[in-house]
Amino acid sequence: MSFFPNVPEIKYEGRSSKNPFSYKHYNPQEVVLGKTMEEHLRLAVAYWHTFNANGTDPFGAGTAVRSWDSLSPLDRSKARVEANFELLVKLGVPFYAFHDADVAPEGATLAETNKNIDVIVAKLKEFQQATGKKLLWNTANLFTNPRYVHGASTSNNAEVFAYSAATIKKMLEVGKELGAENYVFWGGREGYESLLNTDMGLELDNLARMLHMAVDYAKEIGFGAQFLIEPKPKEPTKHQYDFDAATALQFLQKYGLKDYFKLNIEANHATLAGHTFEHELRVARLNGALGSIDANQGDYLLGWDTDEFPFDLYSTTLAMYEILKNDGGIGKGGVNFDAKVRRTSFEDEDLFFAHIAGIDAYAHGLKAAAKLIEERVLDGVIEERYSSYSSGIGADIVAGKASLKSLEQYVLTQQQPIVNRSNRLEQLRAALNEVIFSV
Ligand code: XLS
Ligand code: CA
Ligand code: CA
Repeated sequence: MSFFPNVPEIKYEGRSSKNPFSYKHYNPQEVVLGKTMEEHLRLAVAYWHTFNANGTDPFGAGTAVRSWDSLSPLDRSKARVEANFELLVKLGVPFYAFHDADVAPEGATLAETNKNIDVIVAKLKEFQQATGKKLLWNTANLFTNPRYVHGASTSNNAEVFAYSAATIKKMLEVGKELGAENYVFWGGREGYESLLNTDMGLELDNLARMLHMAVDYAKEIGFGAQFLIEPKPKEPTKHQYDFDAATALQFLQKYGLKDYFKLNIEANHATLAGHTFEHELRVARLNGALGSIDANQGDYLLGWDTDEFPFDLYSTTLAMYEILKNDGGIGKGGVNFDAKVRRTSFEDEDLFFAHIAGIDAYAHGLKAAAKLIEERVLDGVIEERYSSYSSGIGADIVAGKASLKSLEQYVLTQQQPIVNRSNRLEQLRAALNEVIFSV
């Protein structure tokens, strides 16, 4: 049976195609800078937005009606598995990602929940084998259930810490069973509402304790996935501990976790933190911690996590630029569309149009970023801009041969006043436009 009978397999047809069910830029086998687009992007569908979200917002009920809605909880979960693989196959997307709560109904007890998970995991495995699709990452939802009202690993209630640990344990086992390439830790409720009643030191120590337990257990069971921390500054919690890439890296460093984790950088979380997406990717990359990305886009006029499908070519170009510059590219990670259709786009076909738009925006960004690199559009400017460090006093500074005394001496012997040169930023922005429009 088909869940999307009106949708054909989506193929690359190029820019001139008028077929809305086609890729204009994503040509999986096209080689860009020595790798195929498929290898560069490692695209993934996010289960929660695509199969669970129905358009509910704080002021209104869901608008999307899916064919599985009327089924009983476990049958609904089974139907979603089938729909997931049909969508992956039709889109030609190799990976998917999920939380425990997305794929199986929660039971009255942990044992009951785990039993439901086992039923669905067996079905996911069967479909993975039949289709060749893979799990980019899985994770535990430690934020929806009311037990997490005060946090999970950072709850003031040790019973909740224990429950979270048991849930993570199960999801590590699931990750192993399904061959997940990564495992994500996102702490939506790991933070505080007010410092007045918060023992921040204990909460952070406990968060680190939990992550160390997870590292140890993964080793114990031989689960070799790459571990990822996903920074976000706020929402749902007012202040989240993994605020941004720099904060998360400082935490990992302090608690001796740096060698075991990389970062999953999400575009909308970057903008919520007051950064650009490329800033967060750059910080991660420079620290050897760029692990994976959650591809979406926020709305600069709205101060919350709108998780829109990405269409801003400037952002996808600069994001792909950071990924191409990263040692090993996206590595074991991927481009996961942690994005949902708008409440007004409630028909089943919209799930496909949304992914096509996002995938083409990333494919276009990849081509533009490759051209920026090949033509040294930015590298050339940067090299020239910092050229004062390749000879003379600049070379001494970089080589560690200078001191405050030697530099004072240098300045005192200079006859000419300091001359600075223009940045020519507007010229560079025009050059960027030309590259984006030309590919
Ligand atoms: C929410 C987060 C979440 C993580 C996985 O804002 O993006 O979906 O990616 O728990
Ligand atoms: Ca995310
Ligand atoms: Ca988000």
